[in-house]
Amino acid sequence: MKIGIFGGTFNPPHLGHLAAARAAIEALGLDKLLIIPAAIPPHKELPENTPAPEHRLAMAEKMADALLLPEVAEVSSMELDRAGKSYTSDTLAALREQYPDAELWLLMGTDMFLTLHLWHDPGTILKLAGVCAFGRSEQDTEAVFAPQREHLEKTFTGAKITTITLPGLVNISSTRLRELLGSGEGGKYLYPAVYGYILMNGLYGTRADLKHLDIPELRACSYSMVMQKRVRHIRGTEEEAVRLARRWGADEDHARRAGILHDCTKYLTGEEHLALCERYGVPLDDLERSALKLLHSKTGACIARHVFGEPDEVYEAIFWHTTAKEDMTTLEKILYVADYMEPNRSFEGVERLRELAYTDLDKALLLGVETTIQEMKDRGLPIHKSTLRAQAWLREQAVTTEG
Ligand code: DGI
Ligand code: FE
Ligand code: FE
Repeated sequence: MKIGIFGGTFNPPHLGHLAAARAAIEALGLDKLLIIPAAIPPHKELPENTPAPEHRLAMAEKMADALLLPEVAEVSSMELDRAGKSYTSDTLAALREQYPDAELWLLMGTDMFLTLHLWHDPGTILKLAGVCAFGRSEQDTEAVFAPQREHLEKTFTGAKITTITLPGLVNISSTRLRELLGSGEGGKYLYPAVYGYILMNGLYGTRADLKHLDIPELRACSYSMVMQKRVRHIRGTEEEAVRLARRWGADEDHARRAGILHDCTKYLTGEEHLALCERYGVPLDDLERSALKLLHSKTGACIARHVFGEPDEVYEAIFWHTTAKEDMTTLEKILYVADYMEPNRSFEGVERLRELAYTDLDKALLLGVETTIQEMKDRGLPIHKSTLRAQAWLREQAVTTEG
């Protein structure tokens, strides 16, 4: 087994780190990548506005999730859990014990590689692991790496050193990035979910008014709350909802915001859902209490309203996006249908639903509702009363319109 070890302060983890992680997995053929945030880096002081360890850990986890390789990428809190300075030699010794047969590869950027001989106990480091250095900019050519590689190979017999270049890599120093964040910029250097986490927790002096976010910031916040594999669906729903709003004359901005936020609580635990419903006074029936899937639309609506200041229209659309109901507004219908047939969805009959969505919105809605009812029946699950009421209402309407 080949294990890559990616240490650093990750203060914050940015697109450069992400690209390096991706490239290392690919270039070394890693079976596992351990992302290990340092507690106290041996070579420098943590700047004053460094977020608490749990925030750095959470941001590292967002970065790991962004790789979309759950079997490979993993965050370890081993250095944060260990007292004192985070010496790489200690970390490698612990990993060697944990994985006696694995091939360990230590990943690092150019600056770190060029000073490796000055680290604490470089002999142990080079004995326990191979070193993979990645060039952070076009200037990091072989000419820069070679003398240090030769020096290390000569001093530490048996040292394994390899280098990769990441052409066109986002080149930003973390110091500069933190400054930018403090003045309301810098989002473009961050993976959206990490940026959203920073905004929602007010890290690095960001003082974003969550109730008046622009669209990119709203997306970032929503994505920071979910598993990254869901982001494609959320983006698809946003875009489909906007297209449908144009087609059916609904408010495009409301449709967009409802799409962005509709599944933001999808990964909360049952307890968290129940606590939010309690806090915001959402009454629940017995089925809702026991069916987690029915709760995320309600808690998502609460977060949209109370955290992001969304208006009633957006709240209601999110609230009913899973079950539908009778007497729906155009925006409510649009979100329900967009969620069902956005471009990333695939199931038998989705083409018919896509066609109807742009020719007869009510028929599309009824088809969605009846597909869900059938699916619940097939899976032996109880059907929610709102879903049944929506069906009755839409059937009634169809009769009236045709008659
Ligand atoms: O959140 P998404 O996956 O994008 O889609 P969604 O909000 O429509 O949620 C779909 C899930 O909700 C699906 O697993 C079935 C469940 N669901 C929808 N209507 C009912 C239902 N579950 C029960 N028990 N009863 C329903 O009427
Ligand atoms: Fe949903
Ligand atoms: Fe959804």
